[in-house]
Amino acid sequence: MTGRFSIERIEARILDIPTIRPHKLSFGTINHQSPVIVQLWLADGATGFGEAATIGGPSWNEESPESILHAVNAYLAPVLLGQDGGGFGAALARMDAACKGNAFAKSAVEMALIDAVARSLNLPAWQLLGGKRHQSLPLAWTLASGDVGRDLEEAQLRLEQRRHRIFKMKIGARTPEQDVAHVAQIARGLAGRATLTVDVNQAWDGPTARRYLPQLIDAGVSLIEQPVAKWNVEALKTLSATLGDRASIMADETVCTLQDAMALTRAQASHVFSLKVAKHGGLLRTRQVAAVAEAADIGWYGGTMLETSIGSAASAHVFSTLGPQHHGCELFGPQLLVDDIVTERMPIRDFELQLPDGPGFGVEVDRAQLERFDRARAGLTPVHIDFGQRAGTP
Ligand code: MUC
Ligand code: MG
Repeated sequence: MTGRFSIERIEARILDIPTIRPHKLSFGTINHQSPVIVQLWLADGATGFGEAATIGGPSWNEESPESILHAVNAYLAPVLLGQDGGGFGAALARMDAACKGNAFAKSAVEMALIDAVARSLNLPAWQLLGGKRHQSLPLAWTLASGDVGRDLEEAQLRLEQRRHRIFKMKIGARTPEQDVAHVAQIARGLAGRATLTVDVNQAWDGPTARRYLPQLIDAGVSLIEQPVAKWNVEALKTLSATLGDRASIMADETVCTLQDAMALTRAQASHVFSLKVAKHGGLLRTRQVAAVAEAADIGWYGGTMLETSIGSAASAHVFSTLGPQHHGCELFGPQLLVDDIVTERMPIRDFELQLPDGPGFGVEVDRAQLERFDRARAGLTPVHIDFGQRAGTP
């Protein structure tokens, strides 16, 4: 293939970017993010960037920065070189034929491809993804310092700045009683001024969730994300049926593939899907999962894997094309990092993230920043996560 969109070159690298503070989740604490950045060149000289970020190496799911880098270099790039970059579906099929799973790795490559083709056409990516229906989306912030005082300070500041009024609390690392007390204190401090959600990141079993979720709802929580293990669809179903008139149950780790979306839909096991470009395997597949949700009267939420502004802008572009039944988004990853790799971040105004309308994903990569954080250049040793003392581990 020698056409204008012929794929000429694909390069990937791991960055290590510290976070502004420790970020505590049920499965450990992170102090930096290690996104994989993919750059792709077309024959006409256009270039695009994609990103896949994991949380705590392979702690959130099976993929890690190192596995993503390897999959891109060894299996995905070789089957795309010389192919027509304008055929996004065919490119995905070639990647699937060469490599099972590895959704995060595929998403980073597909993202770079869509950015490159959109830039070559001088169009915003949303125009290649079905057209935008939202110019902005309500933007949540995650309170995960582990300290009530610090969480409340963060929330107050963001309310004053008119940046965020949806706050997600990461729970599940401590005892359920401690978590309920923590959430209740924050809820009292923010009463009437914010929407509160929690993400348990799979930490509870069914009986624990059935016992403690009503207490979180009494405290003021209205959206509950992944309270039980990803396989525990039965518990999700029971929780959705029993708590549905008081709060919404949101699937995150349980809903990755299109088939997961169908299974959850058939089981009537959640009210909302957290959509994430990485876990679905790209922007096009995110739209497919969203279509299943829409058909089943399930809402969507614009999720994050704490990406830099590249992955966050790409996510904003696909989310902008989806329907009206949403709970906002949490594309705050760039703000959690000490610095970014684009020249200008997406603006946040009146509690909403504004969609960047320039060519591609509408953000410009700062090459010096890529060099600055490049793991190979800095010679850094990866230390992904502090597991701390956890129940059930020696
Ligand atoms: C997750 O499971 O949703 C999103 C926000 C955050 O703080 O962690 C992520 C992962
Ligand atoms: Mg989650």
